[in-house]
Amino acid sequence: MALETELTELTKKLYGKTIKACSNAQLYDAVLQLTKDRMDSAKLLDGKRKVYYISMEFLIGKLLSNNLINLGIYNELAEVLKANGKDICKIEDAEPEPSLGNGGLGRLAACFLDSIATLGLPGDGIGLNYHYGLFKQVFRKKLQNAEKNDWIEENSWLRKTGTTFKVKFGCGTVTSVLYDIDVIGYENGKNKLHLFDIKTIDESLVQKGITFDKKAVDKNLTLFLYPDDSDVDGNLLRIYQEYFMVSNGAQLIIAEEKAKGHDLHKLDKHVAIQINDTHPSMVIPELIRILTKKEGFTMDEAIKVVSKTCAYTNHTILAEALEKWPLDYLKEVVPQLVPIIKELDKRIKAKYSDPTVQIIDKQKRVHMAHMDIHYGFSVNGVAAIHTEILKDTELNNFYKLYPKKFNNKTNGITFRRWLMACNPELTALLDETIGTEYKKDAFQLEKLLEYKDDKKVLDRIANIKKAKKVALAEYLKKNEKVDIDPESIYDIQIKRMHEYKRQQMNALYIIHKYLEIKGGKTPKRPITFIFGAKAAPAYIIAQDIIHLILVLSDIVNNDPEVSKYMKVVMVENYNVTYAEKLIPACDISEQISLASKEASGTGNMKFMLNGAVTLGTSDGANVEINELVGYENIYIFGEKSDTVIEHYAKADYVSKDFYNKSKVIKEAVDFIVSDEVIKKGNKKNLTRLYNELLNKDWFMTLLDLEDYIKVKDKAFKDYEKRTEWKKKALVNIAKAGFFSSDRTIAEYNRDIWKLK
Ligand code: 26V
Repeated sequence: MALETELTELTKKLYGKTIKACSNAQLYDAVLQLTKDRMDSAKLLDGKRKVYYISMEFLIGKLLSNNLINLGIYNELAEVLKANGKDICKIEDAEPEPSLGNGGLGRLAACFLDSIATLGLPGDGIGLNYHYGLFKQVFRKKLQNAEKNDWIEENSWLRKTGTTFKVKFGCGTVTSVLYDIDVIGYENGKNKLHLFDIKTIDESLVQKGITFDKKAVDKNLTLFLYPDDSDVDGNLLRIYQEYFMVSNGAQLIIAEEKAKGHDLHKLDKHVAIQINDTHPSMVIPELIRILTKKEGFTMDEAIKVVSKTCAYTNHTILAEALEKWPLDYLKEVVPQLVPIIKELDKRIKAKYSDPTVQIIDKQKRVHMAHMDIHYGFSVNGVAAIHTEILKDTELNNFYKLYPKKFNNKTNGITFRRWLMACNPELTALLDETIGTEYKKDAFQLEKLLEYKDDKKVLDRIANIKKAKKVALAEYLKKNEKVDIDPESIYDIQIKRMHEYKRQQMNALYIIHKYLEIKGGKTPKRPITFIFGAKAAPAYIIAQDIIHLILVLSDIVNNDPEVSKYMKVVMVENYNVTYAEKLIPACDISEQISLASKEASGTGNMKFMLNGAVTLGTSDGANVEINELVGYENIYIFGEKSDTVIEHYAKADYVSKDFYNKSKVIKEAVDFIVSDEVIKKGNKKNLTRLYNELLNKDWFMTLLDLEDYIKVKDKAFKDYEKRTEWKKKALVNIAKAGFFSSDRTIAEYNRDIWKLK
């Protein structure tokens, strides 16, 4: 049926109205229905072997435009709506955004599902259906407050499946309910994202903000993602969530295998399980438990087949983020897994005497990553440098045991969302110049290099950037009540708030620039510094950095002398929808983590694809971006990872030395606790941050600050050589093909999953 007729019939049936007479919210519901109907008739992908991607996070973002693009009906529907006086963008606005992830790890999982289906591979996601997801960020008195994000509406992408399982905990048994979200590939078939929920969930448990009774597990289990784990109850709840997810996942996988008539002894021939960071690691002992207790396997048989089925991805080298659960916690939450974990540990202890590779350490903590490495068949890092650091340093003792298990899979992003959906103007220009093949084969983007000296194309890229900057200015005016100048340079840092990502270094640069302007040294062109970030509620210093940025924003933007030359904006509740507006408008992409600490980064890839130039350290995927675009199209600064690793090993970094040595550093750091700042902010937060920088600075901000200032100033200066800058933008776009998640998934399939 023609799309217009279909939609007309739907609106008539649902509301007794024509398309024209419907509100945007009504049209959203109707289009949602229409899209789901279309996806119903799409082919379910299948094959000899299927991958299950288990993850605590799937940061899927709004789904409407992405699904319409993948179904190939976005433009047609936009036309139909336009002909009826409606704007598809307004209809997209009506969709609530789920926040089922923190950042990169969760967004990667969402990109991967898109690419798995796009490549026609059978592969489902397994996760949790958090009712309020990650918190909604609200600024009050220049501090972050957390509120619940109520995203589930009566009509949504979730489909009730009728599947339920029992999950047993130490304190009793709970019943799950399974919701599915269809994942449609780009011009291809579909897979599923399975999101498990708890039947007895009680939303009324949530008190002020995001506080709730952490002990009432049968009611709270799927309320929030990453509940505050700064206390014992929070930690226990996290283990409850993890086990709930993997037990349901394991039961689902086994049920599907049985339904297909497969022999569970050959599980590895039909199934690959990708463990996304250590959060789903308990799937290993849980599968072994089910196979031995319910399916008549011997322990040896179960361990053997599970070890050939499970593969582990490491997403961080930060020690505090590598899970080590006290055995006592596991005894309380999942007593039935403890004998199995002990057995797995016993076998390792019998084989290897090295204490650093044991699963259960002397303090009776269970190292989840160690279990994954011993009892999984593949271990991968997420960018070349990250995998090398794992092999050479962090996991070196494991690498020596199992060199063949280690492999690298540099992250990627789906071009459907991060180009076609968020930047249709650039997509149209690419279609016109290099054809449309790049949508299926991203390496074709390189054809754009032929236009490097074509003034018309360069100008068009620049004009698209300008239009996106104007659109962002309008959006920020409406949402943040701030005026920014589209003629200014947009310098953007958007990512979780964390000391290793060093938003504080960017803030120190802003202070430096402010002081320069106050001293009469004004920049050639105004600069707009934009931040977006949420801080974990229990992460005190991260909250303090947000506070500092909000205070700086107040000082700078309200100073008539300075605000002509610079503005500072920290957007509230940064999320996927915000990213889709910020990224296409960006000139300079801030990727300034302490070298060795950012496993990959994926924002860096999104910015590059949209023609921003990276200002970054030699860390994560920045290194590969640098190799692809060459030094003339990126701004690299700071110490390299080996130097940083050496500083940690020798414990010889003293931030105060850098402070005492450099006037510029001293001035910037001191400004944090100056009267001017304290007057506008909170003395306690600011002093704490100041002391942290001066006396600890664990992520070595001051180590790189001078070089950062130098290289950033150079980038701003170079921006004035307009033609050259436009070429930099073009080269970045042209070289972004490598970072398509289609490439990443093809590699996972080739080296790990071997599905087809
Ligand atoms: C988790 C936590 C949880 C407790 C508080 C501190 C903390 C710090 C870091 C993490 C990291 C969790 C893993 C993660 O999100 N890794 C990100 O994965 C992305 C996809 O591979 C990658 O691009 C990012 O570099 C990496 O940080």
